Amino acid sequence: MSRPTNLVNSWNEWDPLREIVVGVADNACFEPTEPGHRPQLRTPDGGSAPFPTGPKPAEMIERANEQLDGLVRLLESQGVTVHRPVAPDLASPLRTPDFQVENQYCVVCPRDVMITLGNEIIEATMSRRARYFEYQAYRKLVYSYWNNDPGMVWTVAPKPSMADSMYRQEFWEWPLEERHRRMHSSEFCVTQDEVVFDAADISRFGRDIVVQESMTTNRSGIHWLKRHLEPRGFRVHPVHFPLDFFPSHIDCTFVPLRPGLVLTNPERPLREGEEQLFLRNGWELVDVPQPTSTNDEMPKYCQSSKWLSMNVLSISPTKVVCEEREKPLQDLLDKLGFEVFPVPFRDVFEYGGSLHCATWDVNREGTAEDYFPVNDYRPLAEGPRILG
Ligand code: ABU
Repeated sequence: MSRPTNLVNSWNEWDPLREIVVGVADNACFEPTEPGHRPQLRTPDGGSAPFPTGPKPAEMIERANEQLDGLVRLLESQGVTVHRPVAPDLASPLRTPDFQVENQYCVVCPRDVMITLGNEIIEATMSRRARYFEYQAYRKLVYSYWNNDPGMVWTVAPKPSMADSMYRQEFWEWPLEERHRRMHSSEFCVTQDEVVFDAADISRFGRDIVVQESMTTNRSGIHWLKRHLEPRGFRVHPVHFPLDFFPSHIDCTFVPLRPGLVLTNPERPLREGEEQLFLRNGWELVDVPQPTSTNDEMPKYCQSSKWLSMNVLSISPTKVVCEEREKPLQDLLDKLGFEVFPVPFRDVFEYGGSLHCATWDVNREGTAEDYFPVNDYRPLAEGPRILG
């Protein structure tokens, strides 16, 4: 069990927030085309013009930084300690023994890279070449936790090669009917040969960890998480959203806000049967309203879906930060009994996400609760349990 004085201590997505990291847009570049990602302009002609490469213009970076700084001010006004990453040079070409890519991306979304699971920080493997070294922006911070919190565990998940052979290139060419036909197979642009996961495919519910199989997390990645986390007392549950043909990161699809309540995406239902864990334990799954923008109305360089609307950040089980234009969602949250803090954030969307994506909570009050006592969980193997 965690000690309340731990610097690193976060077991779920909603306990009262004490310390968090908020990304920065400094040095951001346009995301390159690569085997795991094909960025497209959001234009009326369907994005046929080439996607730009290289550094983003200074005024775009400034606009995003203003909104990120606004989030920082709000969190600090709520008594939360906020840290920022240090953005390295991202514009130079990157070459490893297995791949090369024309530039890196940005350090706006720590959620995709870093995750706190109790007293442990895990650096994800990542799934895209331009994000291979993104962990470096957080190393100074991780070292400060490592040096100052003797109870903290620091784990770096195995880096995949990201060689051509790790990807399934034909994925990008499948017509819609093919995607529909394959919707239950959970085979996307990444093969199963190497361990691959982005941290943002994980959602934390105390002792239970829910992981989405996606374009950014494969079954080998989930298997690694199980083998690593089960001996520490966690139960790791793979989940699937078969109607999402391009799944990437769970936090625009399935968003827990307090014990007993998950916001769900009405266009991306859970695979039949996977809802039972929640329903049998008395959880409510509440569909969010349609976002205020259609997919076509999202910012021109944004590669995420309109469902960034539900990418909210919990300050506590009663306080939620929501994008300022998402009035229908704010009204729902209000009805559900939350105090809602609206902030402008649309200028951040093209850097990979909204409020949840752009943050990484390192410390929340609370301990390892069991919110799912009714379960038929089968661990990979019986072994020693660190949490008991
Ligand atoms: N990075 C979150 C994006 C998820 C989505 O586009 O739905």
